[in-house]
Amino acid sequence: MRFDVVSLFPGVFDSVLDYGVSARALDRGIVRFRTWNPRDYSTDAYQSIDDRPYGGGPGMVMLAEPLEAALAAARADLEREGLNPYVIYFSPRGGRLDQEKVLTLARKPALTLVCGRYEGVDERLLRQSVAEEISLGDFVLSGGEVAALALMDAVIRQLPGVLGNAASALEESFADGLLDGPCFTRPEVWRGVAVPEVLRSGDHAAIARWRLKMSLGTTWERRPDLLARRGMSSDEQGLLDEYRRERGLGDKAI
Ligand code: 9WO
Repeated sequence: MRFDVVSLFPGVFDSVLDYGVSARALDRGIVRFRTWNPRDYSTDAYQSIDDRPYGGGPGMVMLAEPLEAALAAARADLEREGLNPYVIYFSPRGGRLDQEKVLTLARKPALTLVCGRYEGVDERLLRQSVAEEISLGDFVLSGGEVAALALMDAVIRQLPGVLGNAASALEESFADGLLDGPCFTRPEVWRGVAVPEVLRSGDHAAIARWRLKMSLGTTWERRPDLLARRGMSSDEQGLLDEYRRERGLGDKAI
């Protein structure tokens, strides 16, 4: 899979992609990555990439022209490999990113991520060149770069051959629409709190059931919206009832 990022601050990406799962995916050639700096494609003597907003107001707006030229350069480079990129812009105006969207994007051969700075990007560039606006949530960042990194991390770990079998993406939280329950490591007792007995029992079936029960319970407590969307089998309903009884929360309906 190929990522192209249009950003005024390409250095931001090195720091994160140099580590962990992303670094391994790049090393193995599963992921390829290039940045395109609109500054390198500005056409005036001052290398301008922004200008004052029509209608007045504070701050500056990114010019359409250098962004279009940077996008065209990325497109031309991709064209030579027969790739046609899906172009994304990051903004709180976009549709919320979730795991379903991540899996959809992971099937695309090339993603081009446009990162805004300052007060934003000339709307005409967005309408002309962007296929989709994506939001990470209802908050404001100083630029799209951190959002682009989050999306890349989430997509890369879904690509075949990136995670080992041990850490299969299919086994993770969200793969089955539930949150993860708690996890524990040594020591067996820490600050007077013991690790749940079942996890030290060696009974793998009992451990799997306990983990499912805790996942259901955690999702019910923290994200009832996820549980309502997903639904439960009667077996799972029974496990959740057990969780509620243990917590003294009764049999309140979702
Ligand atoms: C900022 C903004 C704030 C309120 C309503 C709409 C908005 N759009 C933008 C915007 O597009 N900002 C540009 C990108 C330029 C300034 C930095 N940018 C940005 C992206 N800030 N925050 C995001 C972002 C992206 C994804 N998920 C959450 C926030």
